[in-house]
Amino acid sequence: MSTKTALITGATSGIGKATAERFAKQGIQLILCGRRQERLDALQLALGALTNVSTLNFDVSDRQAVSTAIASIPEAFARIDILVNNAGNAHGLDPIETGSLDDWDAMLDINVKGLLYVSKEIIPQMVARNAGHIINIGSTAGKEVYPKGNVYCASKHAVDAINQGMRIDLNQYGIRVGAVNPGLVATEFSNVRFKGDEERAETVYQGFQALKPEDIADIIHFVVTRPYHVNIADLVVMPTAQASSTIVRKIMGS
Ligand code: NDP
Ligand code: 8X3
Repeated sequence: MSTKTALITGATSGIGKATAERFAKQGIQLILCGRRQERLDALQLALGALTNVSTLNFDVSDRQAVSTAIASIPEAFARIDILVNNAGNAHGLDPIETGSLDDWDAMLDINVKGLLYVSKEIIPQMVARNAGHIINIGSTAGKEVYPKGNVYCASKHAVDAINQGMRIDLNQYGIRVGAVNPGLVATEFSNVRFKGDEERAETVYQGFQALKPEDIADIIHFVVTRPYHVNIADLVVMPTAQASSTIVRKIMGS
């Protein structure tokens, strides 16, 4: 079997990083993307012992930067079999009446438009080959709306719609498209949401066993290793302690 190549956005942290590590163990060739160069370098060094690794430093919300970065992919990595659209974050947790326009711009520009910009660059080669697999990382926030989640939830509802739209439009080319929608995963997500307030970020995952990024990486690996006729179209995964965005069984002091 020939080696597959995966491009993972948001590979410098959390779910994307764990997915990169998981794929590397299986010998999948990697194009790892993010904005923090030192983390990309460290990953290339660590995972380079297991598989071929190329890195790209760009902001997914910068249309020109996306196009320039994808055009610079070395020939040996140019055929992309798997695209993991993972880069994204929540910015802020405020009621709609006091929310920040900068936070709203960031979430819509990164989580929605960034995902589209990257996909727009990769889809043509998949169409030309009648092959490929796109995994969109959505969220339970794309399935329901929670208090103060407003625009982040809107961005993930958009990912849900884009996932469905991609699957419909790319069906004629035999391209697999599916979403993995996690609930609470302990990553740097809340540090970003709360703008570096680590104490506040930590409280999000206290009193229960949150998902680990490796749990999601396991699932993404399962998704990409199904036989070709099997497409995991839309998967929701929560910690056992979580029943919905607002119902989490917390045992404080644990
Ligand atoms: P992390 O903050 O740990 O990772 C986010 C990743 O996205 C980083 O690698 C970051 O890299 C990258 N990123 C953020 N903004 C940009 C940008 N403008 N351009 C390029 N890359 C960017 O969070 P998670 O791993 O938790 O989040 C990954 C995905 O999972 C997101 O789409 C998130 O919405 C989703 N998700 C997370 C859940 C959770 O509870 N943690 C639950 C459900 C979904 P860098 O800063 O180097 O650019
Ligand atoms: C991340 C999960 O509940 O913090 O998408 O929005 S949540």
